[in-house]
Amino acid sequence: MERTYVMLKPDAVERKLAGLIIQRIEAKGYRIAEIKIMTLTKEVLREHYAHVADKPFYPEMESYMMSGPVWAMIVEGENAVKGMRTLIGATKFEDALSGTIRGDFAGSTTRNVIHGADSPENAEIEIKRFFQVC
Ligand code: DGI
Repeated sequence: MERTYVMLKPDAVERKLAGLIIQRIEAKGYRIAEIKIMTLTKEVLREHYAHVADKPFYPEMESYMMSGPVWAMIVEGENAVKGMRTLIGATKFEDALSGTIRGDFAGSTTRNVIHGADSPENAEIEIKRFFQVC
């Protein structure tokens, strides 16, 4: 059993896709262990997205990520980190395959509805960042 950090981004919440996306996560066999609705600050976003903070798309992404609440989740299951990344789909809008969450719902590379941690180490860091638990 592994746990990962998943976050429904503001467009998913705004477009009322949250229930549908959670249903897909549960249908795959994962368990939502924790869930919390929150609005992100510039500070936490800069920490969470430090690896892309110097990219030209960052300012647009920052304002999008602060445009409304997100649903932060701890998702548990077999190989949950890799499995959730597969279910989420590719980062680039044009690469996200149909059948994946991004492939079916993302409006663009920026507005891509969902985040999932990319490694077990980052999952634990992100869980701590957003849930303040160890
Ligand atoms: O882990 P991911 O979210 O799939 O991807 P990432 O950690 O490389 O990038 C974080 C977010 O930054 C991603 O969800 C959307 C945005 N992003 C990444 N690359 C691009 C991008 N946004 C735009 N507009 N263009 C990009 O090339």
